[in-house]
Amino acid sequence: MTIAPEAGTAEVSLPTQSTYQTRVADYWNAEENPVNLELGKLDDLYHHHYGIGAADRSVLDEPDAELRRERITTELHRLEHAQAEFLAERLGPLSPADRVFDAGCGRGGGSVVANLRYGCHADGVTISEKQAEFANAQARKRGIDDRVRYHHRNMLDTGLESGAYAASWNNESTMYVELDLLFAEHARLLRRGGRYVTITGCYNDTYGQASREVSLINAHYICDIHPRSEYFRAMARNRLVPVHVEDLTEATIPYWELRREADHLVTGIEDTFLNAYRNGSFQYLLIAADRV
Ligand code: GPP
Ligand code: MG
Repeated sequence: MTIAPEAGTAEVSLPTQSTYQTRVADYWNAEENPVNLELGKLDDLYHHHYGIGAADRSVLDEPDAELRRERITTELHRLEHAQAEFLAERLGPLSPADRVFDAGCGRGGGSVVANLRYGCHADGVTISEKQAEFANAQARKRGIDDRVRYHHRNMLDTGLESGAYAASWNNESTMYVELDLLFAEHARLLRRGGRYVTITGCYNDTYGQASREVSLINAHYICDIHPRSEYFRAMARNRLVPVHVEDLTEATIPYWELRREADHLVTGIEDTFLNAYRNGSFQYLLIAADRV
């Protein structure tokens, strides 16, 4: 069977990293958004995800301009930290002897949160060499580098030990990969009865195809947001059985409403997120699943 036109083109061998993956790595190797670095600096917890919960909007009324910026930054960080704790809480119970896997770990905040909560060992994986170096430097600074390690690897093919992990997660990183390949890797790494958790933005397929806003978010981050239904299909195919699903859309809106007012931190994507959530085409979801 011929599956490609006979154009006389030479056959090329498959690269170890696709063009898409290289573009994603380039983005994160170059990324220095104040909304991530200024928030992270506050307590050396560098998150690459959004926030949840009621926002204290009184920070906007602060008359002193410098203090106003500081108070907004601190409030946004509090909301992002609340999101990280919300996810970490659903990984447990875990003991210090347990190992956890952080897929798409960014600058490492999530693994530190899990280690602080449970004392567990953590392996984080990111396709960005810069992020892995940054995160390892943070772990050394905290003196937890014997237990928390970050690797410059592909989350679909980590090379980590099969069945060695009690829990694993993706915090807003599933939109960079094919879900079947991702969940196959989580199922391989998790022991039977292990817990998988994701917090993700997905498009609402009750609404139909991805909306313009979803497409704009994809273009902004170079990602490919999946439909909600695909999560459950791909989990079912890969021994992951949902135990808890929570729609966090309402809970994340105050974060975006505050972030859009933060002139010193905005990246330009804020109104698109608010429109996507409000028009119903996009949802912010937590899914927790057991590895059977
Ligand atoms: C936030 O990272 C998350 C992503 C880039 C993945 C896309 C997430 C969706 C829910 C669609 P970040 O904290 O680095 O982003 P920002 O720089 O905008 O704060
Ligand atoms: Mg951010």
